[in-house]
Amino acid sequence: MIKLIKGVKIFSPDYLGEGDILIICDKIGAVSKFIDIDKIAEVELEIIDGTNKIAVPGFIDSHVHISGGGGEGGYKTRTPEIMLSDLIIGGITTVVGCLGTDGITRSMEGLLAKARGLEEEGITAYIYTGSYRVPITTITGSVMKDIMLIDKVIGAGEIAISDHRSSQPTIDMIMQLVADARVAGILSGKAGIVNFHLGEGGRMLNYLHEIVIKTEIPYTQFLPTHINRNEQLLNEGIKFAKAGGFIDFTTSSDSVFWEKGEVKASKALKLCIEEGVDINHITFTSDGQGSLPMFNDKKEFIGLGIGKVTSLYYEVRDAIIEDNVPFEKAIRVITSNPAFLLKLKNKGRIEKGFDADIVLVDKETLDIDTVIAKGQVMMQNKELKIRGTFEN
Ligand code: FWO
Ligand code: ZN
Repeated sequence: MIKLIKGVKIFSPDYLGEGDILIICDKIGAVSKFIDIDKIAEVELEIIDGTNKIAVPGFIDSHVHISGGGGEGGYKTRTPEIMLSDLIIGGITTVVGCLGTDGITRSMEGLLAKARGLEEEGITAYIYTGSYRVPITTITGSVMKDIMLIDKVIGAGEIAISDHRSSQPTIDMIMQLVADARVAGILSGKAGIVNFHLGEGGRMLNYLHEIVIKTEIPYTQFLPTHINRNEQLLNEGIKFAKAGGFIDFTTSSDSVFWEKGEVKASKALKLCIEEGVDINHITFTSDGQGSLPMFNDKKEFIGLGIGKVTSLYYEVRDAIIEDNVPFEKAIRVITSNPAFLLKLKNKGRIEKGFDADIVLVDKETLDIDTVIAKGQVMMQNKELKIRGTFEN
């Protein structure tokens, strides 16, 4: 019922110094230099020792194929759905689920059911309506109704552009989708964001710039992802962010992609800071359970890997340790930045009244040690306390 984290260094993500965090049910009740409540008798109080630990807001991964993805190499390459423990081990307390290339055997109804399942298992889950393709696949038959009437739907995505696997939508089709998502967001108090999947095509972010130029729609209506896919796209992303846009880097990867020209997310973050990009306009997402397919120059499939949600924090930690990005800057890309852009109420900060989503990392190693989601201890001293329905 009531938990008190004592003597912990607090990044809200701004550095608040060392102090105590009071958790009452699923909310943060107080954040202060010193909180002493053991005078209240009959209260079931759990003390969590914050010595040598750093407290940060629970991580937000806003691009995860929670009900599975993939398929670009045929049926045997359809990837499995996410398990709760992978998210907890990765410090992720809020997730936004999406569909990808395959919007036929993966349904929006299945995505919504998986998000509800994760919520029942203990974390917070939202979804994007749609998949790669335009016209998009919805639950109610309309983007606006999905966003306005289904609580877990916060926007549309991942919509593929500049990719040989997209539905090759016209700019007008994209404009209409963005307009619908925007108005539905306004009418429902949600972000109504459109998460765009950027492929390796030459058109890059042109469509999005054109929409801002031709219409009254602002840059903040989009969240283009995979911007670190190659240097050229990253440079375009830097211009896009300087024009007021938000850009998202994918953290799942491996050396094969880095050899092919992908920019490691931690390095992309460092580069953006050096180029004067406002760090508040950058987010990281893992593309967890999404496929990481490889195609040759003739666009023939040559193999694929699978995204890992645990890469989300690993890349933030690499940015801090390897690329000397200040801790309180780097941590924003998976906490307050996505919470702000996606209008996730009470998420992304350690602040009174916010949801009690808190991660404790070890001060020396920066390893994830404890994960608290909606006030429930999911992992403590690196030991899972709560597992998914079918995980033993
Ligand atoms: C990226 C998800 C890609 C799925 O380009 O978009 O394919 O449907 O599961 N993954 N297509 C991965 C690169 C950024 C490395 C997806 C995937
Ligand atoms: Zn994608």
